[in-house]
Amino acid sequence: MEYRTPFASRIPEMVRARKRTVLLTGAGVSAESGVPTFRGPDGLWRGRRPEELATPEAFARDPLAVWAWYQWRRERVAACAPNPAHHACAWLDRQLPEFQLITQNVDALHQAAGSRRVLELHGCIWKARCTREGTVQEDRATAIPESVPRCGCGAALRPHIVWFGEPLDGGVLAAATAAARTAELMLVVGTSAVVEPAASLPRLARQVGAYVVELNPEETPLSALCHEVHRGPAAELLPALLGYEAAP
Ligand code: BV8
Repeated sequence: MEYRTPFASRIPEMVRARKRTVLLTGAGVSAESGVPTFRGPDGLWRGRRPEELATPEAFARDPLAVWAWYQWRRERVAACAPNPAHHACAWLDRQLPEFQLITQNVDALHQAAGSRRVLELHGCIWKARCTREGTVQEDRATAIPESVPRCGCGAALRPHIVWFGEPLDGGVLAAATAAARTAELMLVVGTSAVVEPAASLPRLARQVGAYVVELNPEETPLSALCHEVHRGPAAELLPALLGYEAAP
């Protein structure tokens, strides 16, 4: 029996039963915080699509333009606060002994809401990495740089972000895959499910028998494999489905 209704959800009973739960989130979970989604109408920057800028080729060609784009995004993210969907994820993290949040987002709003068990598949906008040593450092600068930021060793720094055509961090991907393989409940929140390998995680969970639920205002390539599909904004749906109410 496949549910497709927000009313007969099995989520509350499965959370009460403390089922092994995995959440996969995408840009839609941060939409109500004011962070532009990747492929939405506001996803453009100076008329250029993210896919053109979030690549090693773009950085090699014009590192300063890529840094300017990230600083512009950092400035926007810095003005955003976690929304009820982020807080509901953090609440779930506190409720369940076996829980894993896997996010495609780089805005660190899940951590800002208090989530502790977070796997950042695509890196973090608040970190920079040395292009020579590979060392990663916190980097909260938002001013558009005059020149390419440099590491102490003199080499260029790059955003600690996984760009298109780059492999994900092996350890992070292994942990995310292991979580999907052992999931009993998987919630897929606010992702267009087009980017791999993230989009394959819910398929993997479904293959091993997990109960898969999608929360998204729009249909996605994953919708057909979900047991439940809830059409609406995550900031409204997720707290309601989890029975989570923010403290006044
Ligand atoms: C890899 C960091 C292999 C950047 C991102 C050719 C060559 C190489 C690889 C490929 C190739 N062709 C295809 C690939 C694979 C490629 C890929 O998947 N491409 C896609 C576009 C087809 N993947 C890769 O390149 C990955 N690496 O494959 O490496 C490899 C192996 C070994 C050696 C070498 C190579 C790397 C992918 C990572 C790319 N980086 N981000 C940055 O942020 O600056 S991905 C980017 O897309 C973001 O991270 C974003 O999170 C992610 C997914 O997008 P979504 O989060 O889903 O956001 P989107 O805007 O699309 O959708 C928002 C959704 O929210 C919508 O559904 C909307 O309806 C919904 N929504 C809106 N409002 C709300 C809401 N939902 C709920 N509530 C709301 N209020």
